[in-house]
Amino acid sequence: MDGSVWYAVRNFPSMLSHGKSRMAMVQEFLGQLTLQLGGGEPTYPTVVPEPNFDPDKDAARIETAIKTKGVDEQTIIDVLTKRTYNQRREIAFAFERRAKKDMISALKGALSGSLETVILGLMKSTAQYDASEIKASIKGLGTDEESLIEIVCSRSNAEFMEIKKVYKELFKKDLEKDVSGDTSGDLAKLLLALVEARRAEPSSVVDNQKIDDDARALYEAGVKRKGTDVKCWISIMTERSVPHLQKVFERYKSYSPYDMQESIRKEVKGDLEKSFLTLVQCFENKQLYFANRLQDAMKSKGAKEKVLTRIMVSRCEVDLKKIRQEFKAHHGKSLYQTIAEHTKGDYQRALLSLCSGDD
Ligand SMILES: [Ca+2]
Repeated sequence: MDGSVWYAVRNFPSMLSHGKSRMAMVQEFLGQLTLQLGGGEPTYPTVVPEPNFDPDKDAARIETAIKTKGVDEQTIIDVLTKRTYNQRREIAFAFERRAKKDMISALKGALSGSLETVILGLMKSTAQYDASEIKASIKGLGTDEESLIEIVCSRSNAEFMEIKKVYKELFKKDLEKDVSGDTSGDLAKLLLALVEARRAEPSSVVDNQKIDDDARALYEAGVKRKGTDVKCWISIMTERSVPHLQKVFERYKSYSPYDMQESIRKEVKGDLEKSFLTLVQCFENKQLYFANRLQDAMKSKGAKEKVLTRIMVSRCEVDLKKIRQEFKAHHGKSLYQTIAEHTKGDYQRALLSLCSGDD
């Protein structure tokens, strides 16, 4: 048995003392299990477990903050942006025991606007949040392609496995069907192939022949010929491992006068172009991609709050610390300073707390 699984099993009986329903305990146990098993990639979180964590004390602080006349938003921010998702869930359980009501509903009633969006986002796991954001981007008439592309083209196999499971639980529908049903043509084919999580896992063996074959195939399917064989691009870019593709794009330059990103811009247009570019940028440096998205969201007066909120909430327990480093390295100013200049009020305080430090 894997060490982390053993840890979870060993600690299962300790959950009994929290007085939860059997179902809630089993769900929590399974949640921890997948969390620990799914951790293939290293993480660089800005939100880390509070070492002196006391869920009952936190729940009491939240209850008082909600009851305070005019609502004490600062306390809600201080507590919930400085705890991990697992700790926030513990707080929600403790809150429900003492207040005899659901903490998320109570927060909904007490908060409003952008702060409410951030705090309710934090009450979801990363996979639940991604699933909800995908759902929101495709529901109703029309599609928010920009959001859909950002999420679908940047998540890993392991992340997709979790998102698909959670999507089915939350919405009783298949993510694959919803994503391909709401888009069309080559874009639908590309997004579907990504959601299906067909990508090979990284191998310790470097296959130089295959690197060369793929580089030439990408060139022959695009820049070399009239029109573009999009099917070929989709299969290579959705089925090969990320380290393999990084070498393919290096090799690609020996065939094509344009690098892969320039080739994409020449060959395809619109949402398909955006999707391929997002993919290639994420293969090369995913945290730089998010840093650039954040910079774009805050380049003019005010901020594109939707993008800003989504990246801060969805990456704070994944790789926000590294995104911060890339942001500072490429944009001169720190992410912290940039958020401070482009947002205000409680929303700003919540985001700065998630950012958790200047660079
Ligand atoms: Ca062409």
